[in-house]
Amino acid sequence: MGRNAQRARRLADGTQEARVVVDRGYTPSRIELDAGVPAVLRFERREDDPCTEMLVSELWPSAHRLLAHAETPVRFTPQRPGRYAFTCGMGMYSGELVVRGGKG
Ligand SMILES: [Cu+2]
Repeated sequence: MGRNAQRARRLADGTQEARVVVDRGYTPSRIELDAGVPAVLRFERREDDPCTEMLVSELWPSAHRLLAHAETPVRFTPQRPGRYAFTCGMGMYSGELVVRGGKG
């Protein structure tokens, strides 16, 4: 993992969770998740630039709207190992979800 990568932590209920700061980009920009485990990514958007209002990824069925100066949880269960990009609505900023196999 690079400096700007983070492995999701496991909560007591088994959910895997990571926080991502949204401020002219995503920090961390790479998050490691385990396949088959419910996940919540908490996007803390510290700006109101329209660029980062929408969040898209092939891992979830529709775009998410991130509230300005607030935290928006994105819940999903990654099913298949692989690398999946997430981006702002226009694709200017991006990050990567790395889904690993096994039960973690
Ligand atoms: Cu954008």
